[in-house]
Amino acid sequence: MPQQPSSFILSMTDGLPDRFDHHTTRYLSAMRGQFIDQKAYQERLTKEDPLLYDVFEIKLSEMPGELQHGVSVIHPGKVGDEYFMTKGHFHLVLDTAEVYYCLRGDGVMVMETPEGDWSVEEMHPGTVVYVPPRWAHRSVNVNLESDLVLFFVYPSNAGHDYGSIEQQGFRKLILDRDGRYEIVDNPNWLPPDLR
Ligand code: S6P
Ligand code: ZN
Repeated sequence: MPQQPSSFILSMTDGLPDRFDHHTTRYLSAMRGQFIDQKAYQERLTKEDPLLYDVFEIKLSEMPGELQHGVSVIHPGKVGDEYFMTKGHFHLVLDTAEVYYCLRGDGVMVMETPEGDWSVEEMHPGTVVYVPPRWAHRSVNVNLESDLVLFFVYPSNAGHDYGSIEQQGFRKLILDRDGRYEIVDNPNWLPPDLR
């Protein structure tokens, strides 16, 4: 059934929506294999299982033409030198794009095509990032003191392909070097001819 017109409010203080239908939580334990420092990952997990990010969504039908939208909140922290981040994904319908609007905090959007082209866009409050069709995307919180809060919009029928980027890895890692972020080659990245 097509959606009825609707609205909600994003708080001007914390960026959080005043209503949502879906709340997804991703804990460290759900991120096995995502962080480069496996030892640091294991050590942390034996002590605690922190919440890395929340996703608040307004539930819509997946009919082509509808636009799924909501807010993701990536909490501050690191595993080894690597900042807390989302899993990252391609859209299952590869030819679908996404728009992000940064409401709070400081971060980067790490993007990559199936051919291995890559891009890293900085995000601060007010930044709009366009993720074109075919680009995998991952949000990284590079501010260790604050949540990274992002509003997003994408076609409702896009779907999520987590498997491909999990298998090949993102080409670039975002690491903390003396309090600043650095874009570093991922030594485990599989180039297209080796997949
Ligand atoms: C969906 C959109 C976001 C992410 C969210 C969490 O297309 O990109 O809602 O789902 O930022 O990231 P991930 O990679 O765990 O889905
Ligand atoms: Zn997406």
